[in-house]
Amino acid sequence: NMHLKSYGERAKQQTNPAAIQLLQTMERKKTNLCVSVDTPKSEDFLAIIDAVGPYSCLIKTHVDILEDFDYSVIERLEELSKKHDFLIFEDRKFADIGNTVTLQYAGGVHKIAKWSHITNAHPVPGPSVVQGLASVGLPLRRGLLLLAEMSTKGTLANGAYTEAAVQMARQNRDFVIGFIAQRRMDGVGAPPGVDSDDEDFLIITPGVGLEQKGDKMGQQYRTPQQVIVESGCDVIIVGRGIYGDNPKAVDLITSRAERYMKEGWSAYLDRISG
Ligand code: 5BU
Repeated sequence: NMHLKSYGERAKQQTNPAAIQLLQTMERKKTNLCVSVDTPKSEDFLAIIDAVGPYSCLIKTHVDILEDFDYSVIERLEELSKKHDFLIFEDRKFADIGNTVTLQYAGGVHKIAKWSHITNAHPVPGPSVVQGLASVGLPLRRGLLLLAEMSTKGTLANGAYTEAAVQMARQNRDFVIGFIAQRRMDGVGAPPGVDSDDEDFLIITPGVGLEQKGDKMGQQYRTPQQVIVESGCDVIIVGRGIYGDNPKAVDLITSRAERYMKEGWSAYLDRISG
């Protein structure tokens, strides 16, 4: 069972360069924490990333939130990624026809494919969304996560939809490295002949918080223990649980990141020890 193996062992079985790099980074830094940095000012955005970078394997962005965006923010972000040894995940949630997502991924103001090791897509358009993104991302050694489930109350991404998302990933294993989901997906909706022990999808999981159960807009939180041990997910995504409501409180943000890193890693050690 893949979820009982170490991140380092799993890195050896992956083929996609972004998946390998992420798993190796997790093993090397001993962290499965991804910090989600959703603040409108690029100065705060970069200061938070500089503070949490040492504790993170991955930094998740929504660059379209930045009200003062210009491309120099990306150059600074890339410097921080090298300084602190983390990967970048732009949570873009592509969801259009192949031709359109190709243009959105490669170009526009943000040029996501140039700098984001990992991005994600809704499976709702069908396999063409993956084909379009792969045509841009594969030559750049990028990886894609499909949204198989969401953390929100009332999500429509469940049942047959989730199974179809996993099937879509199976058919594009060179580029699709795993899922945004709330549980392990190895073997989900698998046709006969697929050995779920051979599948090793990375599960990156939002909706993680230690203090709150949710927010006022349908977000639902679980603890690192529930996510990593009980549900077999690989990476915890934490946003407001770390930067709270004050993006300037850098010392507090640093200590919270350290706390989530420790909680996530000890949950992982519990899991792989069976
Ligand atoms: P929070 O502050 O920890 O609630 O932020 C969660 C982040 O993860 C935020 O950027 C969301 O856009 C993102 N997210 C999510 O919360 N739930 C989902 O199912 C997906 C993404 Br997909």
